[in-house]
Amino acid sequence: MLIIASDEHRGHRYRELHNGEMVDGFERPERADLIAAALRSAGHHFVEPGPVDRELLGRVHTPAYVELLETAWARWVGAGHTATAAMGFMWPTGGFTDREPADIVGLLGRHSFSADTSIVAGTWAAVASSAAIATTAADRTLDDGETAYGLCRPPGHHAGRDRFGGYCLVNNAAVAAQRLRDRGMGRVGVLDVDYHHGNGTQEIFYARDDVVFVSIHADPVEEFPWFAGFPDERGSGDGEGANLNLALARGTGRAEWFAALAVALERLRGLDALVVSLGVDTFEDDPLGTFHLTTDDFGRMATEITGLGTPTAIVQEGGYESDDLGRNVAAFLAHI
Ligand code: Q9C
Ligand code: ZN
Repeated sequence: MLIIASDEHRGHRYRELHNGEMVDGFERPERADLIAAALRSAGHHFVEPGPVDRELLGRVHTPAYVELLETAWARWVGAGHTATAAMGFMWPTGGFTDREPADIVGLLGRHSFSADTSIVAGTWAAVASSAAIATTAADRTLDDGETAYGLCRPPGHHAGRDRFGGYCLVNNAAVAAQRLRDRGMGRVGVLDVDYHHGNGTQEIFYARDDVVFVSIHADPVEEFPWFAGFPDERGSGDGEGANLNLALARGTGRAEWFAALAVALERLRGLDALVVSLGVDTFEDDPLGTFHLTTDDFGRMATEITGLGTPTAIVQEGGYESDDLGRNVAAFLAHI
């Protein structure tokens, strides 16, 4: 098991508006450091990612969106703002236009969807390295014929084609899947086991049949991201039937979760390559989740996914600071 990781994420730290109150962000640098420490103790081999592939990012997202992420902090400071974090304050919801504002404050609203994600001085370096980690994980999975794990931070699965939110700015899983397609894998699956629906990955591939997206998550009628992730979202046009949402009630336990995994794996059988969006916020003690999976369950999850026999790249999504965060990721990787 090869681990792709970098320290470039450390400069991405901000306070978060959580249910109306400013708190230290749940998605904080300590998360990646805890995971890395656990994987080092388990004896895994670490490598650095290659350089970020801007052209690839500009196809998964829009080139203008990628450029906005890269320049947002300088534009924010240049406009005279003194707050240590840049974010949107108004979003173009129903009835508004999608026009592009000329000012950075308006642009950040146009290109985000939630109040939980900010851009600080170190954000672009972190985001670029996270996407490079996902790309290298896809490359190494093909080159080595062995599963590679990308310790991506920030996570990516909520980031849509031209919008950030849910702690995600560039969609690392989509980048990995597109890389696998570009390298000749005809049909690629993305299995998203994070507690939250991967609305960004769904959006990016929604009208395509070459990337099948399957997500197991808390029912959005009672959980973030609220407005996507329902079972009747099945894809559009060529992508009709290539999107599968398995929504589970808050408080779901092992039996129901693994029954959903069996359905997910049936849909993904026989593809040429797979990306796993590995969120471990399904853990029983996760501060943001309500499911009841245990550390051992992450090992079982990996065993069942491996049973597909499909070349697989893994990218880290959610899973929030707890005494068990590193051990949960290590338990999964021990069974790959
Ligand atoms: N109370 C991932 O797990 N944050 N993102 C809003 C408001 C939503 C989770 C919190 C959680 C996003 C990658
Ligand atoms: Zn999550």
